[in-house]
Amino acid sequence: MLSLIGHPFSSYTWKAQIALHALELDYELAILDEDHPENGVFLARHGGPWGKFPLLNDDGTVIMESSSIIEWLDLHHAGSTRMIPQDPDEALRTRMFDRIFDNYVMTPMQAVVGEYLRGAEQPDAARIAESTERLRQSYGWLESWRATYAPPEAGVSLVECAAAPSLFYADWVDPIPEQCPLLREWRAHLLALPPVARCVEQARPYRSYFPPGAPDLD
Ligand SMILES: N[C@@H](CCC(=O)N[C@@H](CS)C(=O)NCC(=O)O)C(=O)O
Repeated sequence: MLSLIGHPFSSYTWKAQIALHALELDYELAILDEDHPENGVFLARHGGPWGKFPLLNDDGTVIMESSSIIEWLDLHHAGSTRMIPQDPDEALRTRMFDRIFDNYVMTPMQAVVGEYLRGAEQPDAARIAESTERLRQSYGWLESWRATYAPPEAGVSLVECAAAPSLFYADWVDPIPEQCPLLREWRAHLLALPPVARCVEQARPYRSYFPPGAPDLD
């Protein structure tokens, strides 16, 4: 039995869930909340000292880090659909874009959210401006990249797993500007893909928890 320890509103949990959905795997989402303290105990015991989620528990084998979880699923549970291409050069490029979305979209997006978590009344405006500037640099770069990117035939690869949640929440903290029409269009396309749409719907009841306040979008 596959069990994913995480939360339906968490961007990195989505990243792993999108792969689980795209690979059509049965799994249980072990939600981290006060109603399920055993899941927090599991995270504390198996997730290292960082307290980061998701974790995958595959019949007793625990995998940390969303990208590694997806690699594990691809190695041990993939059918005809693959999250990482088998050609080594293609695989390297797929992993490279996974890193780009995590490091240059997810990280500044989380930094903005983190400022609101740290000081809901008075978030640090300078730090927020620094992170939103990083996001804008990424948006500009990704707009040019998108013109050259050929999405996988199956619709979802590791790239889409990383891109969908990072662009979903990044647009909430700093809207993708009209000067990036390809990126805006791609974000909408990603959210409509069935493996992603399932995450969007499962997360909907939790929107009031979004620290900066969830916009009336999506
Ligand atoms: N590099 C990790 C990042 C995971 C991560 O930042 N998860 C967030 C939830 S989306 C988290 O654990 N937040 C809780 C915390 O930082 O204490 C991965 O890819 O799994």
